[in-house]
Amino acid sequence: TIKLLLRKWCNLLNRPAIYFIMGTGNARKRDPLVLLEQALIGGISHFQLREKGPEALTGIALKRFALECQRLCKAHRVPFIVNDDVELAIDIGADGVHIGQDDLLCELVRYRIGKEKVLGVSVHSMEEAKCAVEAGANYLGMGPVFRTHSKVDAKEPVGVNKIMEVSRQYPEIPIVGIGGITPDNAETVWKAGVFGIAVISALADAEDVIGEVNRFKALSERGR
Ligand code: TZP
Ligand code: MG
Repeated sequence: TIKLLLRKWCNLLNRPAIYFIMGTGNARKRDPLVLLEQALIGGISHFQLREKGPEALTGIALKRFALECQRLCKAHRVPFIVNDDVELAIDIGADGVHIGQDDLLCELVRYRIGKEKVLGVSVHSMEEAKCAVEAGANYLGMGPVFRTHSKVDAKEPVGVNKIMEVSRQYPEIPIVGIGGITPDNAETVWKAGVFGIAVISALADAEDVIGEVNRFKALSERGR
């Protein structure tokens, strides 16, 4: 188990993180599983299933879809994280859970998923960051850095200053920037000292998903 754990953590902490987030509603140009597979072939480092919106899958259909995503991620050795749905994550043995401030308390989620699973938490301030770190978060999501159309209740864009503050305060905790990130503006985010960048639409809406992942990867080398 030590070896397995190490492998998992090496994966999780692999830099630079190109963290793809998607639900069926984000896949407007192609089948969601085709989209995910192309992103994996391109070389994303993390995947989060974030099933939201009026036509979101639920129940058994959601579970089936999640299992398909998990199978693809496993084949590419990419950590598979579930947004919000702690029970689903536990049920299918996902690698981790990502929660926001409106979801369950971090302590509770950490207790439910156990020590070995990854817990990611979205934070917007030093106070929230402190709280999440103390409750056992393994990484923080911060944003929206830029304007985004992919989250209905997104806050105003905050840029990268907060990210820099929090990463100075907590140098050990990986921070992932999110919100409106594209290959054209990613360099600014890398320069803030992030561990990774998380994107939905830049990949979901790309004509050439594999090429776009590679653009992000090339930029990450330059930006840091
Ligand atoms: N949280 C903050 S912004 C955002 C989430 C889930 C949406 C990011 O999507 P996009 O398309 O990369 O701006
Ligand atoms: Mg949430």
